[in-house]
Amino acid sequence: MLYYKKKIIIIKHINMKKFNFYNFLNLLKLESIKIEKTINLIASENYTSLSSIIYSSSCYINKYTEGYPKNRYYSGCKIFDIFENKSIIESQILFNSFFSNVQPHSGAQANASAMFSLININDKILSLDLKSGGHLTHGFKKNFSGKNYNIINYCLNKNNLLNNKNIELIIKNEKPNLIILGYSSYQKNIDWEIIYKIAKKNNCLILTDISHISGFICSGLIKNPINYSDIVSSTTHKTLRGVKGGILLSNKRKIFNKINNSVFPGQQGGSISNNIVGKYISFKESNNFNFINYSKQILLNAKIMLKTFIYRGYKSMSIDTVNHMFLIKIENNSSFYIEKLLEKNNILLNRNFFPNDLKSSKSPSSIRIGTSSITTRKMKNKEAELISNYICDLIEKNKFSNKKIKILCNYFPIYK
Ligand code: DSN
Repeated sequence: MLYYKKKIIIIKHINMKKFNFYNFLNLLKLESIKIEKTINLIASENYTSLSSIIYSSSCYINKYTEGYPKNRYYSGCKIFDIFENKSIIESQILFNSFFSNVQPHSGAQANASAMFSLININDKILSLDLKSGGHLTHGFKKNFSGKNYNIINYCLNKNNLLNNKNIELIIKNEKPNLIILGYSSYQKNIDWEIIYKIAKKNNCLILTDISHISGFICSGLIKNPINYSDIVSSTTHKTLRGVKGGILLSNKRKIFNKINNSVFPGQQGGSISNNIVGKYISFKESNNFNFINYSKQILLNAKIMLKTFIYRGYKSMSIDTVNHMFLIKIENNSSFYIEKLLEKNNILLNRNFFPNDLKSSKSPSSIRIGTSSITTRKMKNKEAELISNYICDLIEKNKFSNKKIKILCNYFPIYK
């Protein structure tokens, strides 16, 4: 029945009159070939590790595991309890936290649950505005966060940096109940400790969303905010190479139960059991020297790519980046057009707001580039420089042979 429904959706989507199982397999094959021949620079994506894929495609795909280990609302969860406990412990080791909830279906669900456990509906949240690198779930007016809470924003200064003095002033004057840190397109480090001190002096709680930088935090390349936050939220599939999903972490004993109750039964019913097993594998895989070296190369690739763009005359929000991503300003063209042009030439990325952007979300002022996926393909310094030059050539000359991209992709298969 489920399959039948999916078939209908796909038929509508691709406008095919006749459709059968073999067409569906062909579509998947086409997509896999396309992915293999494409350079992926989307900063929120990565290629999930093969073992996480295998473990998350297990028999648990069928299993409802509502509740928590030893306290389930369905029978047959005894063995699964071992997996969920292992996943919890492994994430606690990885992020140095006392408490972890591995059930959130996604980063958005994790953030919703975090807010649900820390504050009340209509309470005041202070967050970075979307145009400066904030996230939809940090207070966008059409999102649950913007609809349920009273949102006020802080912005970046004219040098595109966080201004801690300004944040302090807003906190003192506006007395928000919660401040959200952690962003979707910020190239600099955040001083967790200073903001924590300011917030605590003013009875303001802190939610830190490390979705983009979690891999760098568990590799020790970016300072861990766990001791400077009430709750830390993250996705598991960006700089970590896990399956799609979310987690919540905290070192505050008093809010453990609130977090658990907010995830289940507050925001979710049954968790995606198979993904909890997949998360366990990726936490385990992220806890070793190979992963630290991998994170270092992601960073190096981002620095080299950005340096190449700057050498070619492009502007970014700063001349360096401390993580996997950076923005490139598109000045004499539309970012929407550039995104589509690159896609036609087998390069994926997304158009993005530049700090204090005056343009609309349909064609904002920059493109965002991330280096996790190319690094997973084992591309290094030379390839990072090449790709930046290809993109500059394409933007400037408007034509390009995507054969070069295909050759590069052939040398660096995604899963060897
Ligand atoms: N919108 C994506 C990002 O932050 O990049 C994922 O939520």
